[in-house]
Amino acid sequence: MSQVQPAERKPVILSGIQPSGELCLGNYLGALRRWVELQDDYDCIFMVVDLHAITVRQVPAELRKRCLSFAAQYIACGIDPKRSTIAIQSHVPQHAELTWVLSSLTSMGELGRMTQFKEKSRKAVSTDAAVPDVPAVEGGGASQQANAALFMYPVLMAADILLYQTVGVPVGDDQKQHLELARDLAQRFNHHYSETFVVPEPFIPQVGARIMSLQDPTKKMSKSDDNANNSIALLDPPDAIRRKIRRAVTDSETEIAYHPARPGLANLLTMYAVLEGKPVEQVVQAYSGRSYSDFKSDLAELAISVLEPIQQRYRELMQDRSHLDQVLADGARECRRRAQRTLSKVYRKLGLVEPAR
Ligand code: ATP
Ligand code: LTN
Repeated sequence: MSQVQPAERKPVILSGIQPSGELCLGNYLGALRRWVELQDDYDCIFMVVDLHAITVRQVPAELRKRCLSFAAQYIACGIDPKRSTIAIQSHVPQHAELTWVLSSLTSMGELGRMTQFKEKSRKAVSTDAAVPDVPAVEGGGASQQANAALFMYPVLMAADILLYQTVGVPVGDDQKQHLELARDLAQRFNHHYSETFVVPEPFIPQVGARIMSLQDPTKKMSKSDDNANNSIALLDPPDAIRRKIRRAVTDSETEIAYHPARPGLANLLTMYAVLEGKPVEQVVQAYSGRSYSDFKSDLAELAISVLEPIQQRYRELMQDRSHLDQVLADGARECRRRAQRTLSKVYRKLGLVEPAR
């Protein structure tokens, strides 16, 4: 008899966010908002990828709190635990196990070419991605001090995705290269050992896939930015949102228009358009002839109107710890069961001896 549960017949979507820093509007517009929309048509798994977060040194007590807070923010944003599976990555040991297997099919060259690795390892010493208590290698650059997990990061991400026969991965633009590796690894394994993994597709939004920093619009908005003025946290109070948007860097022009050469304004227009669910052109038209300061204050009120109900639900969820624990325990159990099916198949195909029952 088939073991397949009805919910699993829908195509699988999986995505995750690392619990580092504070979830920001970039994460919401580029990823979380899409996750909410996909829940009806797909069998969705959303993870708090804590094993990815330790590629940068974390304060243990804060990491612990943040994992729960992120799961609560997923739900507050509209992820429904009755329709979607929410889990913490480290609760599902198969992720680390498949990573090891996939690393044997990944070349050092492929990992060394990853943009995120190049950027994060270059800044390893200043961003806590260096290994503590290990002296610098003489003649080696800063990247030599980066921890090896930072290098392996994309392989763990591929394992997250491939364990569940995922067809679509809703992420922002910055994850394209990592997803390409997940696809290559799926194809490589299938080719060498026989058809095992679904080859996943990136689901990247057409607008909002790359929200930029408020103070430096040439760089992406990021939740673990040292300067809090660069990003809007989902949990920022209204006054902070107003202040950050008022101070956002624009340009010395006066007319509101969308132009890549004016990246600060283009970014704010994009944020407005995605928050309001309208095309950018319509927003530009609505503000034609009006001042930057009018536009900025309307954008701030719009962001507040979207974030306030999320913050309210978040506060309620954080007061019911046992409900949150239950959601995560159910999610982990479901993920372990499904992940083990794939992992057992992989071990068998590799030629590893099955344990006697
Ligand atoms: P960190 O700064 O801690 O490395 P981050 O803000 O880049 O984190 P991630 O955990 O790397 O966030 O990404 C979570 C999800 O949010 C991914 O799908 C990523 O593509 C998306 N995302 C992150 N930043 C942006 C952004 N500025 N615009 C659109 N999507 C984004
Ligand atoms: N690397 C991703 C986070 C991530 C992820 C995943 C995204 C880890 N595992 C699986 C989608 C699917 C990032 O956004 N930094």
